[in-house]
Amino acid sequence: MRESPCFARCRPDMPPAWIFLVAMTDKELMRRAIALARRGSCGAHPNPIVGAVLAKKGRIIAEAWHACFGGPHAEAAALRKAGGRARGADLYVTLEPCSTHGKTPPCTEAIKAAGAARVFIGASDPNPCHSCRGGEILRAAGIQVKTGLLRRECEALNPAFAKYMRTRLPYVTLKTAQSLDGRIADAAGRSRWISSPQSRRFAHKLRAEADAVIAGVGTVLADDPLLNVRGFKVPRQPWVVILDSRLRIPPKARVFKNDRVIVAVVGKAPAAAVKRLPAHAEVLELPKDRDGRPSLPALLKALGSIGISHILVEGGGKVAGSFISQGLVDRYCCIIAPMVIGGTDSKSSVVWPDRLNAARKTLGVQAEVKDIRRLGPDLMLEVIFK
Ligand code: AOF
Ligand code: ZN
Repeated sequence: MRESPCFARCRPDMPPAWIFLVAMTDKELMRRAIALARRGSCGAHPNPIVGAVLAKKGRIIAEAWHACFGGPHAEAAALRKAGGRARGADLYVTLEPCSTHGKTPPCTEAIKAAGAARVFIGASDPNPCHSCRGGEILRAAGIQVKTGLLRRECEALNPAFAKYMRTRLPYVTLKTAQSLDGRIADAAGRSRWISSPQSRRFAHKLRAEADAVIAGVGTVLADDPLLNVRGFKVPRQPWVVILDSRLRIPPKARVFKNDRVIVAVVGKAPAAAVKRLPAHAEVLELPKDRDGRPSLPALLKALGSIGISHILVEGGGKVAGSFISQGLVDRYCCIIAPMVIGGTDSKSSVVWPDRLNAARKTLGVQAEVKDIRRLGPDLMLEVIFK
């Protein structure tokens, strides 16, 4: 599959004309930087999304965001746009500027060279290479630095980056698209088009924001999905990971049209079965959990070790159930379509063995609602588990 060029924009990047005319407060300028940061959500990961605004007397003179992994950092891009006008300007940046050479030169050096007068920082960098050093370096150069402006909002931009920096484990987003009665298919397996075009677009945005998309082999056998990003420009399609204990995946499955595919199996995979798979498919041999399925903690560790910082779990019900019941979901986006499937043998969006419920003192796993959104006729509930 061909890779799209590195124009990782989800929205057009022309700012409205008024933005350069109105004098804004410090918080308003940081809010603008936060809005800009979000434009990088399809392309920057596994690096953080970051927005930057340069202003003089509260009026914006340049703005930018980190659009693409490996590309220019937000503050460096804003400084470049401003050129000589950056001298004496105020910089508002959602994440502490970096201070070492990575894929790009340190932003602290660019800020010093440009002659910015003041730097307003939102969140400190969870990356231990930079954490808190950026502010100190700038202060030592005589630049006024204010940290923690809209800190919580700025920190909330990068939950996956923060978790990955802390633990080297990927952040887990679970997505289900289900009926009002929590079903994803009827007893005959009919599942297509439960959710609306708007919901499907949302689901592709979630894929675009992840480094890997995960599904069980049951979903592959039932629907033969592609599991790639469509409708959003991404610098690189996410990895596709199929949980397939006994290597049942058909070699002609459409997921193999993706460049980067991992089939996660239990124990040693038979050489003959591996040979039948397309050459680019990677087989990941994992220990088994108590239900004989690939161990999910081991899977997360393996994916983290190859730089995957954010995974999107797309089902089916048993996969969703395993992630939730093992306490491995960081965020659950539940899309609910206004329909009832009913029946007795219809498939539920979340399935786990009844013995797990029997072993619980209280009913169910409690969650807290973080966001509710309309997606055309559907509803999206974003929750985190307590
Ligand atoms: C970004 N974008 O706008 C800022 C970042 O390898 P590099 O040079 O891209 O550096 C990545 C690190 O730089 C990243 O882990 C983070 O700590 C810091 N700041 N990163 O990708 C940005 N400001
Ligand atoms: Zn930087």
